[in-house]
Amino acid sequence: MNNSPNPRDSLVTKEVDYQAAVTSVRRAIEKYQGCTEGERRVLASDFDELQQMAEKLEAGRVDIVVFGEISTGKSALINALVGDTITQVNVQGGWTQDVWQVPWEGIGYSVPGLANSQVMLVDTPGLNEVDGSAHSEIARSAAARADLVLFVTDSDLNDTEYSALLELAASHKPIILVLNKADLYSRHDLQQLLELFRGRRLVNVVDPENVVVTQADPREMEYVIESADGSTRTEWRKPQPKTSELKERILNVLNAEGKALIALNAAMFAADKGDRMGAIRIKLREAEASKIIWSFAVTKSLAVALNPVPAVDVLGGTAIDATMVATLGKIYGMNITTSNARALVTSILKAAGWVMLSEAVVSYASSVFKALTVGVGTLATALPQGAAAGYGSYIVGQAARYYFQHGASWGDESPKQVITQILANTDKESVLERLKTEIGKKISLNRYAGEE
Ligand SMILES: Nc1nc2c(ncn2[C@@H]2O[C@H](COP(=O)(O)OP(=O)(O)OP(=O)(O)O)[C@@H](O)[C@H]2O)c(=O)[nH]1
Ligand SMILES: [Mg+2]
Repeated sequence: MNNSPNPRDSLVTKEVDYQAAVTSVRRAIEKYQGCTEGERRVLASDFDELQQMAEKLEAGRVDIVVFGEISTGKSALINALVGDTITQVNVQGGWTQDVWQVPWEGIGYSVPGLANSQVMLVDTPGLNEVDGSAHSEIARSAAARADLVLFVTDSDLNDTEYSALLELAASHKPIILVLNKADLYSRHDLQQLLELFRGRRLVNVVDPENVVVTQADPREMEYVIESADGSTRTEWRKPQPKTSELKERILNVLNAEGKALIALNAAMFAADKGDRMGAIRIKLREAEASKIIWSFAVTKSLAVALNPVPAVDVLGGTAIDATMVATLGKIYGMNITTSNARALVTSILKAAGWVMLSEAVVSYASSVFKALTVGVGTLATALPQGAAAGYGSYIVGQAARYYFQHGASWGDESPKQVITQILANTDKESVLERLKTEIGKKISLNRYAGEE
């Protein structure tokens, strides 16, 4: 019986992975489209990146990002791989300032099933520029989007390089470690460096097979040229670049894993963006919900403080609370009807029996008082009474927020437990003080208006 893996199986698996990646990117895009306008504004650049990832997947583009310390020969390596002087190389460190890319026509790889797919070589700024943390950052974010990273070094790894490698490995980036400028080393030194890179220090970080040597832009050498007549002369010439070991390694990795690499990368990217969108959305929603709760609490305070009719105090108050609850529902993506909003308010108020009781009793008593003593009693009673009503709305709002946060449910808690928790976590005095300040401002404004 033949137990060796059937290559068709792995092709099928890759196809499944690929489709799964397409789906997860599409889902992340849908998640974005389901956001409110305000959320979409904050998430615009994430969305752009997601769309670029979707396009990249569709085209089957493979991004090979060349990454490493300044002046290790990253740009020179791209020139050598492409076989042309595409980009400037310079002895001066920090030469490449931005991320840019070039199609690698000559590689001879295309993603199975996508004949027009393209391999891109992406150049990045060097890592440890003196004042270049912003440049390092764009390099890191390009590497984070790579399907395959060529990590270029020209010596033993320093701390910056080592930690950058660990970071990439931790995010499961496939890495080829390129020891460039081989022409500057003796055979013995080169061997020593290779043993180091393939040794214990980089176990589980770089596969020993993925450590290769190159010379992208070797220094000029003095050649001795012998003529036919036996005379010799010397000439300074640049040796040919040597990148064939690297090219072969890249092709091996791509042929074995290409499609799966793109799929894995896209799926992880989408998951990451999805998490980020989720987190930002929660933050924005929380801020929006707090604003809404507060503004309704103030409205309720004012309505109660300024309205001398007790029935309207209570009924009007419930209407305000119901509108607040419906508005909160919308923030959490739930459209609830007015009658459902009312029902929710009632159940919250019931659970917090004292809120309703104190509000109704205080409201009734002082509304009568207000009606009897218009002008004299207004400010004295309006302040505490309005603030108490506003405080009630504030608590209702917090409870409703909890309910929506938990997908329109009380989760494992009873409404009573939730409200008890909310009450314990609320600084009642400071809420009342803030509300009284708001009422005070409004009432004094009205009073001046009346005097004119
Ligand atoms: N001797 C030798 N020098 C090289 C080799 N590859 C690149 N260099 C030199 O190293 C210097 C830096 O090369 P670049 O390609 O600009 O390096 P880089 O990593 O792109 O540098 P930044 O963009 O500044 O981060 C240049 O002077 C190159 O000529 C090599 O294989 N051997
Ligand atoms: Mg460069």
